Amino acid sequence: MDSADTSRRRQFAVDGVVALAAGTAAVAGSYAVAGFTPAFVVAPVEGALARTMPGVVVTLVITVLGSLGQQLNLLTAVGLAAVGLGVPALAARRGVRGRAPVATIAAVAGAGLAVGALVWLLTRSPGSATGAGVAVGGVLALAGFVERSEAGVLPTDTERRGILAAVAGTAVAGLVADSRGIDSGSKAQRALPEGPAGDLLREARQTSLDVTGLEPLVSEHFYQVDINSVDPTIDSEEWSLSITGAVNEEVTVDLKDLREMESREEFVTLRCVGESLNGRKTDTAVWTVVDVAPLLERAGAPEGCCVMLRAVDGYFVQFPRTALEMGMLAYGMNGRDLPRGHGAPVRALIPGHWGEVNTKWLSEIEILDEPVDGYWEKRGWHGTGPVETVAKLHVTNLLADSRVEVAGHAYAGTRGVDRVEVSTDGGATWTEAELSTPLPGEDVWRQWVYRYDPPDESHEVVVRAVDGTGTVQPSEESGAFPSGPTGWVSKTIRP
Ligand SMILES: Nc1nc2c(c(=O)[nH]1)N[C@H]1C(S)=C(S)[C@@H](COP(=O)(O)O)O[C@H]1N2
Ligand SMILES: [Mo]
Repeated sequence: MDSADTSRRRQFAVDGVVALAAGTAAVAGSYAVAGFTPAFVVAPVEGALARTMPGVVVTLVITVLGSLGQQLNLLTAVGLAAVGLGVPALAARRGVRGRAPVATIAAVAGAGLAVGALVWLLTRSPGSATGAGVAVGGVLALAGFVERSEAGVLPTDTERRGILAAVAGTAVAGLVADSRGIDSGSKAQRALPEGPAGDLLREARQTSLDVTGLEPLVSEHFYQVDINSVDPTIDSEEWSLSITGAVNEEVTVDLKDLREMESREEFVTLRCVGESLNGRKTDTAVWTVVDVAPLLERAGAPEGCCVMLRAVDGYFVQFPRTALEMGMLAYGMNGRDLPRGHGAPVRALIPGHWGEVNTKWLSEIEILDEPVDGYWEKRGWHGTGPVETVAKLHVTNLLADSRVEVAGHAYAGTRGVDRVEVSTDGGATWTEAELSTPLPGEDVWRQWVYRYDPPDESHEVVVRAVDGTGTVQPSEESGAFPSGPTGWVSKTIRP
């Protein structure tokens, strides 16, 4: 191999590295301006990835990897975006090799503009596009500057000033992003809000069983499940909800209209069909709600078997219309505005049904004459119906008097939890556990606790709930896919 060949290869490698650095900088620049919002260039890439992934893969990712799967998807999207946005930078470097400096400057600017245009096409956010474009230009200029100084060519004053300006600009953008990164958070705040929501939160706090390590009746950290890693940011002033399809008259309401309707505070528990049997994706909050029924009446939908709920993030879910007639629209959570992660400004709450029908960022209710598949049903799930009954075992404490304390939550949707039974001998004999006083509401979980003198040998604790209709939680075991986990939670306790 002659030396010209070697140096050409080396040059190509250097160009590749610089282009990738530029692409990565573009992603960073977009993030610096947009933060973790839909304007971040990775958001649409990740969304497209999630949407095009075959159902089996999605299911595998959910059931095996859990939220790690979503993080991997996000990481892949970051990689794809960095490579994709590096392409114009590569073209710029290859295109002007050996040309006059003015051509180089034009190429740097061109690459920045091209990347900006790409990001704008993906996000429609001028800020995000500018952040990405400037970052690419900055990296290319910096690379050129370093190469020239290595070759002994000193930079002019103009160049030096340009680079300084780019660095300063990026730093400022980074600071802006940082200040935006503070999330609205879904944690029930320590200081209780005033008013009816505060009263209910206080009641939940007082009713919660005093068991070390047991999550209170109103969740401190409410789980979150989304089809995209990046949640939509909706201007609540711009938001509206339309009732369409098989109606006499289309009805559109905005947040102001909803706030003028008769509202109430309501405890509602949500449970994801994709969680494991003893999983952590069941939680409870106090929601500020209005009923859906008056809106449906206004639209007049005499026929229509079913409804399709659609959301701003591209989510859609279909289920029987009778379930929606019992449904609510929530714009508050634990005495505050509904947080972005839980569907701001408005989400649906459908009592007793699996989490997936509780559409966040709700934008449309379409009345259908015939059922069609929703987002998850297209991917093989059957999660639009009522929840399965479950008693979970999350806490095992050894008490000072050497008894064992086991505790958890039980949930049976609108059937309610009548009792929880515990066995300490692998299911041979059963005793009733103590339950928390029921909170007001049609669709709320309860806590249970049971204390006993443990035998000297290792033994199996099994727990099962009995719902309000007297039906015992089914013992047959099944995984989450396709219609939710079933079976009895059990745990081996060693002395
Ligand atoms: N628009 C929209 N609504 C959605 C989802 C979603 O991805 N997008 N996820 C659903 C699923 S699968 C569940 S379990 C619940 C979770 O609600 P949470 O994130 O507030 O806990 O929201 C449902 N509503
Ligand atoms: Mo879910």
